[in-house]
Amino acid sequence: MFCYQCQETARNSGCTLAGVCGKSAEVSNLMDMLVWVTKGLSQVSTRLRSEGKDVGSEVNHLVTFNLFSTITNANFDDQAIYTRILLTIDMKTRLIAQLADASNLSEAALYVESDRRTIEDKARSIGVLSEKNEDIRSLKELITYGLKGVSAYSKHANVLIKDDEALDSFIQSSLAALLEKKSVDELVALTLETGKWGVTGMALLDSANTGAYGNPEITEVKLGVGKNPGILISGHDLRDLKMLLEQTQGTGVDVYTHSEMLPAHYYPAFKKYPNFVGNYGNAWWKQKQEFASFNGPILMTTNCIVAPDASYKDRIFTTGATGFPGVKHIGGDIGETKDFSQIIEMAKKCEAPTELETGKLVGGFAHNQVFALADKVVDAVKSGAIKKFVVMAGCDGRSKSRDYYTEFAKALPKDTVILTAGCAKYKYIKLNLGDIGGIPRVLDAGQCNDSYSLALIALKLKEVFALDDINELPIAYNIAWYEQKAVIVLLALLSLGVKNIHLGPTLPAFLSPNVANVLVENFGIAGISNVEDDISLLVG
Ligand code: SF4
Ligand code: SF3
Repeated sequence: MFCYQCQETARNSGCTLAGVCGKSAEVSNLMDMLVWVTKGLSQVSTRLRSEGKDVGSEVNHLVTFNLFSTITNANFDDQAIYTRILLTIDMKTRLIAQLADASNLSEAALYVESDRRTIEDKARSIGVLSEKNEDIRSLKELITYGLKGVSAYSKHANVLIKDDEALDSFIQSSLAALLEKKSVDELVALTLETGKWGVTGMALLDSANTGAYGNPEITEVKLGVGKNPGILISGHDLRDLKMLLEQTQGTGVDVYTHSEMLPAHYYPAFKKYPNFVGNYGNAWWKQKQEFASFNGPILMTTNCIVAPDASYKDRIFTTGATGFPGVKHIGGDIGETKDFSQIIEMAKKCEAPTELETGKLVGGFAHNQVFALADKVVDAVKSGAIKKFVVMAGCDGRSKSRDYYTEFAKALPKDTVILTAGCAKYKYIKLNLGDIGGIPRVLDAGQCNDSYSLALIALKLKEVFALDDINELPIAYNIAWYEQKAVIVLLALLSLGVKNIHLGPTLPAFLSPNVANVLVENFGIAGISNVEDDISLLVG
């Protein structure tokens, strides 16, 4: 195996024996294979489109679901990945039969083996390192990870019956392009285009979420626990949450959010459920202790899953693109209602959660809410009460070096406001950093995909202040990354023209020195150093 797609990759170089995340070599190789046959399928679907034929949403959903399954900490289940490889090969075969011109298809498009051992053998020759030129490899992987990120967002929109054929068509034509010989310049151009479609994907999900559940609004979220047994729901899938809330009404079971599900509390549609109690715990990487002390069942709707301890393995459930061997999986396709009754029945027999903390946090500052406060915000900037905004969106992770973000938030001058989204927020959202004339100093827009809101807010401020360039705004960017959704968020910001983004705690291992240089020279991308120097650099 060789995998270097996330920030925690071994020695910041690559996982080769097993993943730091817990992914086995076997699963890693099968995932390489799944990505490869998905590229093959995409070559066929792209050619079908060029022949003027309809590809259909089944293909689109298969592609995005496949890529989503290979995101860090989403699916550790070898059998589930193998099954998806077979499904993809089957779909490819059906589509090839519809082609008028099936000549010159790639090996990935024509591959039809179904024997698992044969597939595993083949996987060893088509992985990341099969591309020998390190710059081409770097760019192709950067694009692949961006496509994984936007596929995850697209899939969440799809379950809310929102599709964008143009986005799916781009995802597939790009995957197909990655099978071809390309120059560095061509791949740099495709990287930027991927970012542009990243904005489209995040906008699609934003309209799907707000269309279904209303616009997020300022909300106090409870951090303590009640006396009823509870179900803890994690991940990004709001439709799963909606179904769970519906099915738990009148059962005496409360529902709590974990990690990336916290922002669900900000949506008006979920406030009407009396058993939607609050948020329990912190970011994904603390789940071992927090799931143990929660005492009740846990539903993982997306990444990030950590290998469960025996103490709670029998009460954790996966759904959607997630999976873990030996962990129960709840099925249900787009348009179907999932049956969570076994989770609810289990919860009834469990003790109430053990309290971790008390109090509350405040969030809900997505674009609509911030626009409603625009006058107040603009006045505060004009009067000098707010000197600078610092975007600190992204991910949290295990590494001790991420304490930097807590210290950075604490050390920021009192006339600065943090704009955040994603699970990076757990490093500082509970610090009580105060407010500026009633505007909290930490404004949480929501999940990582709600970084889209942060971009809209920046564009709105640019308009209000009549600036020509988004980079003239008093906004600095200090982003923490972990997995591939952060990659698409980064590419999306670059495509919007944002410069001088600081990325940490380390720069991605998949950026070769030359590719990193392209990003430094054209976009001013930089790493982080220490709190004191970075404060003076970013807000000094
Ligand atoms: Fe390693 Fe990250 Fe890949 Fe897991 S996802 S195998 S930790 S690089
Ligand atoms: Fe990612 Fe696990 Fe935090 Fe959506 S999902 S942000 S790391």
